[in-house]
Amino acid sequence: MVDAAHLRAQFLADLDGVASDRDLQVVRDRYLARKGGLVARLLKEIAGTPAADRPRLGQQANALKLDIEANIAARRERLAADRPVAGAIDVTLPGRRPALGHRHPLTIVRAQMEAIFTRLGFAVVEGPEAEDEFHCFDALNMPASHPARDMQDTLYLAGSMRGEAWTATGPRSADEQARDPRTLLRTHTSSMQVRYMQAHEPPIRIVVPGTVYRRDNPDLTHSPMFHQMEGLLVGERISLADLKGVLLTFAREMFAPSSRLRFRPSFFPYTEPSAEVDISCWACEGAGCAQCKRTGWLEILGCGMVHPAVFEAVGYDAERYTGFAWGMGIERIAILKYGVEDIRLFFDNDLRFLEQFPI
Ligand code: 2NL
Repeated sequence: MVDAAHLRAQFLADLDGVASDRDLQVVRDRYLARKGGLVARLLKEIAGTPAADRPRLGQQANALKLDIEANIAARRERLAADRPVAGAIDVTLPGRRPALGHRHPLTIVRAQMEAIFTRLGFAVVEGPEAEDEFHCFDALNMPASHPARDMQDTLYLAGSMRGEAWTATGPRSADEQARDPRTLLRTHTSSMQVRYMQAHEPPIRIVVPGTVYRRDNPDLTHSPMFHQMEGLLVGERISLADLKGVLLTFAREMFAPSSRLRFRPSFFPYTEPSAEVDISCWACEGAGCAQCKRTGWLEILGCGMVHPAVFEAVGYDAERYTGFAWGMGIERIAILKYGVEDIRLFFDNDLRFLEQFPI
């Protein structure tokens, strides 16, 4: 027969292992359940003992029952007291990782481009976004009558440089301009290259990344604000072959080591000859696919040998020096490299788009 003292020791050991309300309920049922509980079984066994022993054994069993109940109640209270208060800091939780910001895709691509050209010996220079007509147009062989100077294409800043409002639109004579120079948002970073040439004698080797503005309505491929990287190299006996070498190196490092280039004759007022340059499609290696619209080629930039009129405008000896220049859109390079379908995605600040790029 089980005795009360033994049962008590067993109960205290079980109670020691209790860690939760559920554990406590299991222990309670094990000892106090009316049917099948160990205390109920003890009482049943006592009923079968000699009458003389029964009062003593019954008292012991009852004392045990009260003791177990008291212990269970005390343990229940301790469990409740240990339960975390709502809103309290649970110091056992793992820490929350602070969200890390990362670079904008255009910043990533611009840095890659700068890295390639600095390895080729080009210096990176930047300049003002608000420009005057001389640096943006006249010095680049775009006279007052040039269509790019029309208000349809260029964003002029309200007020002349003398601080008065102006109303004149379209081309103006050199005289008018001299009397009332207009400020504008640069349409290309060439204006900074002009400034650089005014301040430095050849040889020069620079790339000019930066924001440019055009009077365009936004759509899949246009944004009134975008980014360019232009390049300029001037020295003695610089040839078109040098230009091809620089651009081919850029294409192979930026896109694929197997890249080939295609030069198509073109026209820019500030270069002669001028070319538009295509790169062999790296998705299909030139076979033709959706990316290159089945042509095998992707247009990446415009370039040419600097027009002698530009050298004259900045005071260089056009007989002595030759050079080449190119201009490319940073968005265009990013679009081709990452397969972006809409230029506006770069400026919508939607994290679902921006977070897809490497840090
Ligand atoms: C294009 C065309 C080009 C240049 C930019 C340049 C600058 C100076 C002198 C001569 Cl200071 N040229 N820049 C030359 C050829 C093309 O950009 O289609 N860009 C996206």
